[in-house]
Amino acid sequence: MKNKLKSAALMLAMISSAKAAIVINEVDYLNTIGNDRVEIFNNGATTVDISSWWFCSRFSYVQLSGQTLTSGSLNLGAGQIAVLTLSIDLNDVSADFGLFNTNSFGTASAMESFVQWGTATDVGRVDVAVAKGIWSGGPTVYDFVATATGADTLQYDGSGDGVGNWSNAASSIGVANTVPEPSSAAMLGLGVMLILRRKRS
Ligand SMILES: [Ca+2]
Ligand SMILES: [Ca+2]
Repeated sequence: MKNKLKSAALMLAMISSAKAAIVINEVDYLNTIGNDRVEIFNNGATTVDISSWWFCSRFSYVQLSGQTLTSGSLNLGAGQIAVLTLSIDLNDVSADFGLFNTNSFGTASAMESFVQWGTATDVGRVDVAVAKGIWSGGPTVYDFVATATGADTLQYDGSGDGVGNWSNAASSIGVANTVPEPSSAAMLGLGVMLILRRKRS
């Protein structure tokens, strides 16, 4: 029982633990070059200047300040969203996509947020995301989200790290995502269940 209580406490701690402040929030990649869009969200409590930060996808690199700001500000306030239209084409079938605070793309500390779609293989920087502990898999097979279809975009559920926090859903570019948080909900349910069992015994 002690171990179960410890597990429940650990899970609850994980749910409430602080996550990366600046996250990739939505990726609208089913477009031709010059038309793919990315939503960045400040999940933290303070304004962060992300203008010198970088995107990396399939070993193509662009600095955020060099992209077209469609809405919001790159001096991104807490709780705010910025939308950028990219000069590079994000692959419509499979790619990695990372946000970095410097151009040290092979370094875990430089990576802020990451997602991969359409392939289980390492086509870019997924190994860095795994080293940072924000993505799972390796050394040859990695997590990925299924390729989006129709007008859907790839969207983050707002908390947590890893593939379980991403879904393909109808575009919400420029506004808050509404995709559910299955992972956190399941973990919270399990934690509560264990506490209730403890109380009964
Ligand atoms: Ca594309
Ligand atoms: Ca959105």
